[in-house]
Amino acid sequence: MTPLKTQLLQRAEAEGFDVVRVTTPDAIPEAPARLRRFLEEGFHGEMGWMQERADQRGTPATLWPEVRSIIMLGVNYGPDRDPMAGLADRSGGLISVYAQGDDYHDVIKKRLKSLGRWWGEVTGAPLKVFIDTAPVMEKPLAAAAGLGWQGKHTNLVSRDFGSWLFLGSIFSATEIEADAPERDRCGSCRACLDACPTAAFPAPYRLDARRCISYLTIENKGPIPAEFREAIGNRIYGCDDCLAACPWNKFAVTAREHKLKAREDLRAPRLADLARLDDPAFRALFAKNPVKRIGRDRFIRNVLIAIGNSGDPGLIEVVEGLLGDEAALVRAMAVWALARLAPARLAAQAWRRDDETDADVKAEWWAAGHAAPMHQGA
Ligand code: B12
Ligand code: SF4
Ligand code: SF4
Repeated sequence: MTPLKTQLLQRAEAEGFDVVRVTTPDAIPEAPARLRRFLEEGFHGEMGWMQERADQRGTPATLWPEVRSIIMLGVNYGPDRDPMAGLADRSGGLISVYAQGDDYHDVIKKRLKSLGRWWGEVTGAPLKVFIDTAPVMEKPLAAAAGLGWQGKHTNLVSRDFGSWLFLGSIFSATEIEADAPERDRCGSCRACLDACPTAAFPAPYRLDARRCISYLTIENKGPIPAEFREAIGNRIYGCDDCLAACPWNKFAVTAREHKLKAREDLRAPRLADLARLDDPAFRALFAKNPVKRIGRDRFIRNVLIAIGNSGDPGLIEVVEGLLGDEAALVRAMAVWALARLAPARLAAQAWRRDDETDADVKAEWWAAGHAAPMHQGA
């Protein structure tokens, strides 16, 4: 290994990265066609930003022509307990592992910038740092660099850390000796595909994001389509089922960065408490946490889905309180949740449907069997 690369690896480790390897900008020749197919099939749903810079996303040199090497970095966020255990606690909400601590974007971006500053001084050449939100295909690049391989659930699996690596990259104008890719070690296993509650994989290695609970609870802005509501269970932000199912997690270790570890109050938050959050209380609870990104209304939408699936009569009152919420999205999901929990109590509130102006909320009243024409004068 060249002395420059040895220095890079040592520095990256000192900055808190758990794994670092290097690839070249031309190392993912299949990616543009695969991305195009994903987009053509509409698998991205409402994530229009994936389409906007698809050329740059698929081809690193189009994003930045000066790039000569891509340094791929991983940070372990391995959980300290079974991420699926919370699914049985129906009066509590389950937040996916990646969102139970501080926002990884903030934590890792700081490290990437610090490493990038140092690398710029050492090489005297330009560079760019990226994490998640840039038009960079981090998973195929990480696989090409040998951090792991893309499993059948499409995420990167690591022999050392299982499913639990966040990815980031530094595009460098300096040529660095590249590493060998990792080979696919899925074999005949299909545990992740079978674990998916919403059948989001039309085939191994291919994900229809529109069916994925992570997409439905985070990216999707409107009411959650009825066909997925029951399968969502009590997952109120993201989903870990396919990741947790992977047998390679037997090698996983707990995250060493305390900021990425679960906050005690976010391990199993009570649905009753979450449903009562107003905007300031929502912002206060999720300050520094990824959940803040979706805002109070979308979050309460998710909480109401979990409440509708809870079977807990203790939650009826809080849902009734949300039938008159200012946000139409919240009112719509409150109608659904109450129809599931206590249909007679919803019937007693049926006068509300006559004042309702929002089409989505009206549709929920209709679906719950309280269509205005049927009940007029009742
Ligand atoms: C958009 C996005 C999503 C979308 C779509 C996910 C997806 N699979 O595309 C949604 C919202 C659903 C999502 C969910 C999650 N995400 Co996300 N997401 C992204 C983002 C921003 C872009 C991904 C992308 O480019 N997708 C487009 C598709 C076409 O690319 P692809 O998934 O690589 O698809 C490949 C395969 O389909 C493959 N392929 C196709 N056909 C075939 C055939 C064969 C034979 C083979 C071998 C391969 C193959 O080739 C494609 C190109 O490489 C990345 C960050 C980034 N900038 O890369 C994070 C990222 C992928 N997400 C991440 C995480 C953690 C998650 C969640 C686990 C969060 C959660 N707990 O809820 C879930 C996992 C769901 C899942 N099973 O994928 C991490 C993954 C880390 C890792 N170890 O892989 C990333 C890298 C963010 C980060 N910086 O760490 N995410
Ligand atoms: S994150 Fe959940 S819903 Fe999405 S593909 Fe994986 S198991 Fe399915
Ligand atoms: S669960 Fe099995 S098929 Fe899925 S990524 Fe892990 S090894 Fe591959």
